[in-house]
Amino acid sequence: MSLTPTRDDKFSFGLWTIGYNGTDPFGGPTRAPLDVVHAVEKLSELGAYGLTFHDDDLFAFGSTDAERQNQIDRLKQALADTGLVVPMVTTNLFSAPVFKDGGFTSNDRAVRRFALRKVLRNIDLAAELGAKTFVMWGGREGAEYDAAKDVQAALERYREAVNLLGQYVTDKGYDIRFAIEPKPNEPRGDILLPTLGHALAFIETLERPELVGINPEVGHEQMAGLNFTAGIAQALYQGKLFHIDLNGQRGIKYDQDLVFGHGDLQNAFSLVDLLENGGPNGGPAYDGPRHFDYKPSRTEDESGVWDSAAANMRTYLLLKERAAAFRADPEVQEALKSARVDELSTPTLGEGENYDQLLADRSSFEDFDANAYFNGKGFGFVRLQQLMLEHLLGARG
Ligand SMILES: [Mn+2]
Repeated sequence: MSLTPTRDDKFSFGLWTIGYNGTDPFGGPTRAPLDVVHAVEKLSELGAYGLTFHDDDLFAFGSTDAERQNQIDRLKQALADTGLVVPMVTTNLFSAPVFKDGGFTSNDRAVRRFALRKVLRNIDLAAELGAKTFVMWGGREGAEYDAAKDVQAALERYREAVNLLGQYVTDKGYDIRFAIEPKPNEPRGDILLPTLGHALAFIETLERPELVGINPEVGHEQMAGLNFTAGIAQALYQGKLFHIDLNGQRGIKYDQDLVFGHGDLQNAFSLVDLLENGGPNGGPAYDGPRHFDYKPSRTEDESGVWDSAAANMRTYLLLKERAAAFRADPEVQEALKSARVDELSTPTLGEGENYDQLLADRSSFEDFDANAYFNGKGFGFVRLQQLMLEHLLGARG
């Protein structure tokens, strides 16, 4: 297995990630702006296959039509020159002051109408560039104060917006699906659809739920204290993992956007194992872009930016290699077996069995000695986890 990224690995980067100039709430930029053509050339050199962007990353908010077109043309030329693709596009409904109370769910109706127009225009651009996924991160869709936001009305406006966008791509015949990106907080005190579970439930209320999935981000779920791999497994199970944002986060704190693997490394291992192998019992795996949504730390210069971009891909490939070795290790196979991991795939009821038959099965209850059943015997989950850790550390195979 090669640790050199190729186009087949489907690694993609947001223009805002490598283009992050170091601005944070306490200080201004530490790096010069990054030109999109240079970004495409460098990503291509490093072995990435895709670039993604918000409208405002490519052409500044408030650009004239000519300025906007010029940047689009420059991007298109760079893509043609390198063979890089744009698998995903997203809209910035959070930076401009007009969106200070949100876009789709601002209390102000004129802002909501402007937000919809901005997104519709960007969907046309996404279709023009061949993007198949349109991400919606509603970072400003939320509130700091319970009295200031009618959350039920906000959800209804969110729903109205996504229904309209679904109607639009359907009428236009665009081959585009939407992916909602959850986040619990930051920049708003509380954001709507804070976790992937909230988003999955919301999607079921839409007019075209089949057009809408999720784009979970490692750090965002971990900011809510949740197990990212477990959430991704549910998204795959429900056929809703339309896109993914890989990065690193160390605990429940501000959104760190570290390099993938520079946070919870064991969870990153189980995530790559899941994405590549589809779970221990062969559930659905993920075949979409491996998209990095990280921020090169503001301490770094431009070479540090490219080092960190390469680090994301290398770490992913290292984890993929170690996950393959983990799965192939006979002792791991034996430990999985003895932990009964495979037995969970066996239906609890027999084929065609109904509750009458279950109720008639004395061995399942009347004659089942629950107190003596395990007879002190354990599952061996800790041994299994240690085997995983040793593969992760390169101590085995
Ligand atoms: Mn983030």
